[in-house]
Amino acid sequence: MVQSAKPVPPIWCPGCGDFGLLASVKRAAADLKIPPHNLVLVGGIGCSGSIHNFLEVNGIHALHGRLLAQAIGVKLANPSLTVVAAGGDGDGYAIGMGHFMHAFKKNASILYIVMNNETYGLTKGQPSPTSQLGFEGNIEAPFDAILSALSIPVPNFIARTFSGDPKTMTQILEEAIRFNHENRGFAFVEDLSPCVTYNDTYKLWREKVLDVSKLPGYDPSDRKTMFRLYLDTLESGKIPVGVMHRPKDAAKVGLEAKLLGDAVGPARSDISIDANLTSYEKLLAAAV
Ligand SMILES: Cc1ncc(C[n+]2csc(CCOP(=O)(O)OP(=O)(O)O)c2C)c(N)n1
Ligand code: SF4
Ligand SMILES: [Mg+2]
Repeated sequence: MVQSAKPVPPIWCPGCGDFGLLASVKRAAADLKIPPHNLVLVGGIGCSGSIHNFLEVNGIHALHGRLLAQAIGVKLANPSLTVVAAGGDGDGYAIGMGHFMHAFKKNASILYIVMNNETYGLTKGQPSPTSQLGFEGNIEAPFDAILSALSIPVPNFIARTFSGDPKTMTQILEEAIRFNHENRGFAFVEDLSPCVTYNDTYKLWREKVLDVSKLPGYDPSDRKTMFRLYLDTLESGKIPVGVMHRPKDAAKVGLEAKLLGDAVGPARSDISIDANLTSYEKLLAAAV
C-alpha cells in the first residue's frame, strides 16, 4: 500500500538502535539532496520495518520477508527513483532468506538495510537467525550475512555499520546511495542496531566492534583479502564493521541499466494511443 509522505513520530522504545539508523538515513538524504518525492522506502515487517512511517518519503509497507521483490519492482518501473529497502534480521534472514540471496545475483541498484538486533523485537524477543547460541534457549549457530554476501561474486557494495557510531554510518549510507545513483548495482548495509528491551547488546558491541579499514592489508576491492580479514577479525573475538566490498570498476552493471538501458522505465513512459499507434498497428497486423 503506497501511503502519504507525512511522517509520524517513531513508536520505538526509548534507546532502540533503530533511532540511530533513522537519523543517519535522514542525514544522508539531506546531504545528497534527494527530494522526498524521489525517495522510496520499502519497509519490512518488524519494529525496524516501520521506519518509512517516520520519514518524509514515499513509503510501502511490504509483506514479511518480501520487501526486496517490491523494492526491485519499484526500481525497474522507474529507475530515476532512489530506492531503499529496510527491515530486520528476522524479516531478511529467516522468512526473506531466499529473496535476500537472489537480490545479490539480480543486482538492481537499490540499497538494502538490515537492522540486526539478533532477535525478533516486534514479537517480543524470540531467537532470530542471527541470535547467539544460548539466547532464549537458541541451539542454532548464528547466520553471518556479511560472509554470505561476500560469497556471491557480483560487483556490489557491502558494508556493516553500528548504531552507536552514527557519523560513520551516515558516511557509509551516503556512499551506498551514490553507488546506486551511478547504476553500479546492489548495495547492502547491515546495521548492528541493539534492541534495548529484549536483547541489549549496546555495551558488548561497543567494546567489540572493529573498523576493518584500520587493519593492515585492507583492500575492499578484493574479496579473497576481505574474507581473510573478516574471519581473522572474528577469530580475534571482535565484530568487523566498515566497508567490506567496494568494486574498483565503476561500470553501470545494475539490473535496471542492463534491462532498460537509457529508457525511462514503464512508470514514466508515454502510454497514450498517439505515441504508440505504430506499435499497436503492427501488433494488430501480426494478429490477422
Ligand atoms: C507471514 C508472517 N509470519 C510471521 C509474522 C510475525 N512476525 C512479525 S514481525 C516478525 C519478526 C520481526 O523480527 P525482525 O525482522 O528481526 O524485526 P525487529 O522487530 O527485530 O526489528 C515476525 C516473525 C508475520 N507478521 N507475518
Ligand atoms: S522492542 Fe526492541 S527493536 Fe522493538 S522498538 Fe523496542 S528496543 Fe527497538
Ligand atoms: Mg530483529
